[in-house]
This record gives sequence, structure tokens and C-alpha cells, in this order.
Amino acid sequence: MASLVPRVTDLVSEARQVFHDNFDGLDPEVAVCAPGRVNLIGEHTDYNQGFVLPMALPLVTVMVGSRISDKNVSIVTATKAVEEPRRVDFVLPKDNQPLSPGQPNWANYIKGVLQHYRAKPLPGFKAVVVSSVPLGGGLSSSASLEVAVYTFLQQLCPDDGDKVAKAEACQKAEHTHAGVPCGIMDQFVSVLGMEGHALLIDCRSLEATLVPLADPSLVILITNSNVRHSLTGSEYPSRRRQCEEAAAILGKTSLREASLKDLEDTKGRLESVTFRRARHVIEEIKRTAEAAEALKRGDYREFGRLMVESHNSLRDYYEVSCSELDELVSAAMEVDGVYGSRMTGGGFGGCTVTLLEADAVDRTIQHIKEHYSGSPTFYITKPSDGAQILSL
Ligand code: GAF
Repeated sequence: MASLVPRVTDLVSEARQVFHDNFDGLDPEVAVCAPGRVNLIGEHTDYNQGFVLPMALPLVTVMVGSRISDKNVSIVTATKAVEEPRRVDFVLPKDNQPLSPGQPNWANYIKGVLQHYRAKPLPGFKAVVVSSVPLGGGLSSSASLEVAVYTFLQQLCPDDGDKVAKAEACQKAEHTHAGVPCGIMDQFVSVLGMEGHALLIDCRSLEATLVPLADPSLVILITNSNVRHSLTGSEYPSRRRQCEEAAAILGKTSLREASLKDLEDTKGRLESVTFRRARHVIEEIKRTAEAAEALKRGDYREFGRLMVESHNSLRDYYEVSCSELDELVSAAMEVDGVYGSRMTGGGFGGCTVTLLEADAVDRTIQHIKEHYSGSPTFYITKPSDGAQILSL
């Protein structure tokens, strides 16, 4: 009943064919992939220096291509959902001049990574990208594209191999070329994800702890509301500003440094909306650390309870949920065998993530289909590896 996750080898075959068709019948010399992610808990905490607990998905962006001897770049996307044109051609600027964003929008993520790539000089290249990460679905299709591009460039012009710096360069690409002041979570897990594990990332120190998540009696179900949101809208940056304002009024460098008591003590000096935003973040950071502990000891009930608390806080205090996501969570929680469910990612549409017993999957999908007013798509997923070099 759930959507099949396309095999990486099938995506590579498709990309090879498109390369062949667009570039004089040639075969590409390099192939890489980078995953999307689902965040299990710890939402809107990364840009507040807090904890997040994402895992890399088996849904990936694949990039194949070859270096050429001049400074020309030609890229074709085989992803049908993006706007036309699906091919871009440009020349790499000389002397580190900026590579300005423009149209089509999908190419800006690539141009951003070219600009922030950490080794120079980059050669020209021809390439094809294709992705199984749904676009605008809150599963980090953009981070997976950025990290795939960076991994591809590493094959043409090796950098020092520092993985955290790689994630940071991809995050910068999103800031400068997509206009989204995102945190580090999506790019970090797309680079450093590991099969069979979620990553507890401390976004202050940028240290990550592996949390095993490979119990065969447990399933992680993603439900796409198929309502699209745009993080480039005003809501994400405005949440970020509200958090910075709250931290400044509390006299802290970030909300990571603040306690609920600090917040209560400053109540009279914060507007009620700023208070609610800060409350979500402070509690969510604590909740995420507790959830990681619960997962480590196999206490799925407690983990699920914290997921639902997180969802309610995102709905009521952070106000980034929407009726479709609330419906999906409520429907999932009505089914016997479901531990917890919550919206995942930036919000305003996209997906929910549900933790449940393996033998409850079919009835949960059925129940959600019957009770959701829209048309959901389901993915049964497992924690997967970060970016990889693939053989051709
Ligand atoms: C988006 C951002 F890109 C992340 O950095 C993170 O802030 C997330 O929204 C919310 O937790 O995915």
C-alpha cells in the first residue's frame, strides 16, 4: 500500500540514459548520490543551537557527469516536477567572481554549491541530476541536491574531505542562492547519516551521536500530506527572527542557553507571540535530548509520547503546523500499535513521521486514508547512509 522507494541503481540508469541523450551519446564518468532526511524530533531547534534527531532516507538525489577541459557547465535535470527549462548552460566565472542566482530556480541550489565549494579552481563539467526525494515535501530535497552536487565536485576537484565543513558549505549555498536562512540539520544528516541509525546532532558544538534504530519490530512511516509549502516564504525567516529577539531580551547568545525559568522571569518584557515561540524552542531542545535517551533504551512508548508533545507545541506555540498535518497526526494516533506521530520539517504542509509497530502498518495506512481529507502518499523508510560515491 505504501509507495515504493525507487532503487538507487534505477535512478542511476535513468540519469545515464538522459546523459547519453543530451551529451552526444557519451557515458558519464562519475556518479554520486545524497539522501533526503526525516526529522524524528527537534524541530526549529537547529538555528537555536539546540538538538535535532534526524535520519537519512533511502530517497536520494543522484548526480552523474564528466569533467570537461574548458570552464563550461551544462546540467540537465531529469526531475519532472521542476520548472522549465530543464537544462542550464553557463560559464564558471573567473577569479572567484560570484555566480549569481537566476532562472530556473532549481539551478540556484547547484550554483550556490559551486560558489561555496571549498577547493578551487573548479573545472567545467556536464551532468545530469535526478531525484526520488519529493519536492517541497519537507524531506529536504534541496539539501540532498546540494550535498549531491558537492559530492560530485569532490570527484572532479578534491577538497580536504572535512564532512562538517562540507555540510556548512551546502547550508551557505541555501542561504545565498535559495534565500532560505536554514539551520544545519538537513545538510549535516545528508552528509553524515548512517544506515541503521538516527543522528543526535548538537547544533551548538556540531557533534553528532549515533542512535541505533534498526529494530525489525518497529517501522518509521512517512505520510506526505501532498500540501506544498515554500520555506522561501516569509514564515521561516520570521520565526528565526523571533527566536533571536527572544534570546536577546533574555540576555542569551541563543535560546539553547535559556531555561523555562529564565523565560518566565522575563515574561513581562516579551510580546506573547515571542514568548510562545521561545517556549516551544526551549522545551523542544529538552524534549529532543530526552527522546534520544528513550530511543537508546528502546522505550518507544515514551519516544512516541514526546513526538506528540512536539507536534502539539509546533501547532500551538510555534504555529507552523496546518490543518492537513493535524488531521494526519490525529488519524495515526487513533490506531492501535502507533507509538507517536508528528509533523516533520519546516511545516506549513509536507510530511508527518509516525513511529509504530511493524504489524500495525497496513491498518494505519488504511485508517489514515479513510480519515484524511486529502490524498496522502506513504513511504515505509529506514535509516540510511549519507552521501555516497556510486559505481557506474
Ligand atoms: C527546514 C530547515 F532547512 C532546517 O534547517 C530546520 O530548521 C527545519 O526546517 C525545522 O526544524 O528543514
